[in-house]
Amino acid sequence: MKVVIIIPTYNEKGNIERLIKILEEEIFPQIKNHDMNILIADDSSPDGTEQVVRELMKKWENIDINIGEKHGLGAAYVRAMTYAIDKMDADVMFEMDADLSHDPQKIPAFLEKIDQGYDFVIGTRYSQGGSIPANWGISRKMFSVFGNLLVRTILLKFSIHDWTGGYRAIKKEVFLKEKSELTAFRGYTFQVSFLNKAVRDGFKVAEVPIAFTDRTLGKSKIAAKEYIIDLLKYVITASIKEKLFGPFGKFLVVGGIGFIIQTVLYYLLVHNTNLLLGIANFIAAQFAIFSNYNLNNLWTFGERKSKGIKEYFAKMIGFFATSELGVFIIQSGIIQLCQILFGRKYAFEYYIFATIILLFYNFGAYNLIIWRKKPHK
Ligand SMILES: Nc1nc2c(ncn2[C@@H]2O[C@H](COP(=O)(O)OP(=O)(O)OP(=O)(O)O)[C@@H](O)[C@H]2O)c(=O)[nH]1
Ligand SMILES: [Mg+2]
Repeated sequence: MKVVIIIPTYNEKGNIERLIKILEEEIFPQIKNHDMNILIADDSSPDGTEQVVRELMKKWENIDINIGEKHGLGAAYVRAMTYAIDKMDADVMFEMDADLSHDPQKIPAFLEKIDQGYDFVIGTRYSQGGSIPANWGISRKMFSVFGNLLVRTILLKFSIHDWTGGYRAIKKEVFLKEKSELTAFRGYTFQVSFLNKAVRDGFKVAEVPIAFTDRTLGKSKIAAKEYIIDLLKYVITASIKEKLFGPFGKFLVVGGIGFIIQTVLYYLLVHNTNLLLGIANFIAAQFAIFSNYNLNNLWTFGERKSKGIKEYFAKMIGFFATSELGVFIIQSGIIQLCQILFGRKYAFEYYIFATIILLFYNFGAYNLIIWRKKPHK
């Protein structure tokens, strides 16, 4: 595959020279099964980064440079990734800092994950042996660790440990799919939003542990305060959007419609027949389950909709089977028990009480499944 290591630079004259030499002389010769290239994404650095790179381009032919105006890290990456795909024919693109904070020796480990079929490989400082610099002060360490924990918590995506890092290998398909949504994130928030969208769209994510080291040359470009505010804004709005308008929100609407159907039928049965309350509830529930199944099938999981009549019925049986357990044992069971204990008079109150208990049960079962989801390794 054609691999392009994209290195964004803003006043990184000294670092970029060192990094390019290490890549060309030590790393690329180790990699036999890929065509390795470098693309420098420079934002017209006033320190002469461009001239240094142009000088090195005379010695190595697999280096290119893409110059633009300074609009932030995300803007530089979107511009350079577009260039890497259109002009360099890249299949895989790396994100890598110029300041040698990202150990180039890890490149083969990233490529191994790509070869295994992963689409988005991230360097992680927070799991499986990754690390942040030991010499960082306690406040910087806390900031780094808790910042990531906060992102994971707000997004409710715990299987990925490092959201903010900038050492990654990404297949071109991922960028092409997400590009139109990424142009809004010009600064460092680009990293979190890109990964979040890739996860949303089901791309396969893998982590490679990295030991992040401090820059020794040049100045940090990160504006910490602005970054934190942008980042929080993004994760909170993204999370709310995903929860409300994503499958979970639809799930709630579908459940609400099912609840109305069941309530109306239960009411009619209780007032017009002499059925045991537990049985009346059980009958009413069947119609709600039928409605839930069909609405979920058509709408919530529309993309994965059952194909063909056979699959439709097979899935419906499975859906009924899982729903009956809660409906029959918990909901109808409680209602019937109440009738035995207190009589038929408060049929509606029993129903509401039993439904609340059922919701807790469903929520617990649902969460257990989510929490048990294995991280992508
Ligand atoms: N082209 C371009 N590159 C940028 C911009 N901002 C940062 N960079 C580059 O992005 C990489 C990461 O920036 P750093 O300043 O090292 O950020 P950091 O690693 O979070 O901060 P430090 O730990 O202080 O180094 C470096 O290679 C920078 O030169 C930008 O606006 N445009
Ligand atoms: Mg840095």
